[in-house]
Amino acid sequence: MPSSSAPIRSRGDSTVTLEAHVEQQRAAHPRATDTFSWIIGALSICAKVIAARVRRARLEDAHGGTRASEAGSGSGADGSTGADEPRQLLDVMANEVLLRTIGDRDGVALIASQCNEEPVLLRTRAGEHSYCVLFDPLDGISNLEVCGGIGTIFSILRHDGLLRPEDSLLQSGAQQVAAGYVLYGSSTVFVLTIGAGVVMFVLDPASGAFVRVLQTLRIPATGKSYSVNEANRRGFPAGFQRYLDWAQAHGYSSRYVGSLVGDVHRILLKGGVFLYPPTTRAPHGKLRLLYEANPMAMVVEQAGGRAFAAVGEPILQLVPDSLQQRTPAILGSPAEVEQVLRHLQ
Ligand code: P6P
Repeated sequence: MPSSSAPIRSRGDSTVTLEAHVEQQRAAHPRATDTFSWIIGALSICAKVIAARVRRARLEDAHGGTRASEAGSGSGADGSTGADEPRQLLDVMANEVLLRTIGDRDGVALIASQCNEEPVLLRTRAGEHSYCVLFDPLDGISNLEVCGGIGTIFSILRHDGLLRPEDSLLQSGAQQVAAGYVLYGSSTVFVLTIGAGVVMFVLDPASGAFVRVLQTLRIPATGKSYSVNEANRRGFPAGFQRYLDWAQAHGYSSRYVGSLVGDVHRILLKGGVFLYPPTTRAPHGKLRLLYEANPMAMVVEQAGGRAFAAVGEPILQLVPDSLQQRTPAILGSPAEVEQVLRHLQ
């Protein structure tokens, strides 16, 4: 029996698919144009293709790819401990699937992937409804070998044909018309916001459709749990250390899977706060503003949460000055974010 304090969430309808949901929204949201609906449909197709390959990765590895234990090591672009061949192949596969599938539509002017230094400029004509689609193809891929949650994160901006292509991408997160993520976990979850709340879908293997399970996902106002890589603690600014001392003195638990999609999804459903402070190795934070922080901040805020880079600096108000810009992140339940900011003052 759910506790009386459990947040009230409107249940989904097990017959409403992602595509049907977007069509339903079109009547209420004039900006949900044909092309916009098509982009969401394309993301849905990509999610299914990537999910199928992620689930088979270890089998394909066992049937002939490089065994993870023999794989070379090095340092991945994001400072991870080195990608073995199955991970690299999956990264490339996911990136290619997204670039090809999404780029196939007239109204998509620009595509930018965290994996590519430069954006892919597809069409420069400033169609009335043209868009920029940004994504992190497989975030948290180091979790693959241990069957941890990994995800695809996406962000959709209007393409302003009057701007240079890269300037069209360098809009603040508040300008996103949609954002969301796919979590390849114990089930494949598609979480989407088009600026009118957050909706959650789960892939039904029987039908191959993403089915709506939560029509209005609201983050719990509180949650006595924080999510941070405490190994970096000694490099955190003093305010974060004060917060961690306070939280531990007040019975908070710590949950951290090292995959932004996995950690934020848990916080959206159970409450709590995710932190990626500035560290010695990442003095400006580690998360990419355009590909990770902005889309996650839009989802969290649309669910009733808060998302800050620092005191007085909401993530969605940051104006990017480069595609690969990084930012610190404090995001989650409103009361928990406030607790962190209080200690940073
Ligand atoms: P660390 C994955 O590499 C990622 O970008 C996010 O998914 C995740 O939240 C973060 O880095 C983890 O970083 O330094 O704790 O391993």
